[in-house]
Amino acid sequence: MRFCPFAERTRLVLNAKGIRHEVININLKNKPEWFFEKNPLGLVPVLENSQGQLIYESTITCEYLDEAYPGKKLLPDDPYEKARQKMIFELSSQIPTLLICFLRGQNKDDYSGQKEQLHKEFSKLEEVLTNKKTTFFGGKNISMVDYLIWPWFERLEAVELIDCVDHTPKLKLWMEAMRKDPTVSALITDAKTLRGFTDLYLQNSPDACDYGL
Ligand SMILES: N[C@@H](CCC(=O)N[C@@H](CS)C(=O)NCC(=O)O)C(=O)O
Repeated sequence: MRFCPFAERTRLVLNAKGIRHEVININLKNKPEWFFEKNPLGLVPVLENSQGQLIYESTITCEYLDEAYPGKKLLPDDPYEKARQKMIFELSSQIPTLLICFLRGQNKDDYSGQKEQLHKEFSKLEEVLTNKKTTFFGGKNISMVDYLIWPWFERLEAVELIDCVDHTPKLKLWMEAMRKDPTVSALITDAKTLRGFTDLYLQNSPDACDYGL
């Protein structure tokens, strides 16, 4: 689905590694029956390789691609460094739920409380960048953890929460550096389009996934 942040992770890794692929988008508000044979959970993304093997869950698809295909390695070989990347990723794990709550307008009466929670989550990532003294979460070059986290930050402007990085300057610089990465910039969707899609999606419109086509 063109606007799915989880599917975007997989597309980022496919592109960063230069893996030839075809993207098949489905309408999540009207899923085709065949899709459940690919993933019983009915969630995108799903990968199907040339042998017909199926892989789902975005983080699993990304790690699979990194291991199964040649090209630039996005996860470190060193087991400890790999574990560190995964621990940093875990530090970001509350962000999707918080953003989805904002989108759905849940707890509207506690808007500032929710923003406060998001600040707290961002501060954890700020601390990582401060301690590491590098632009990216894995080091001086972009790597897997950056691609996994990015889609949520790309959506901050669309959900009018971009000011939440004002108090985390290193995270803000990371966002700027991410936008300059050729893989990231090739897949960026502008905030207006994301908002247009989101409005329709939240209304359960069958046209949401085709927004802008
Ligand atoms: N944990 C899954 C989450 C994927 C997910 O939630 N995808 C959404 C689209 S953004 C989806 O397929 N939703 C369909 C549905 O909820 O029926 C992953 O990381 O791949």
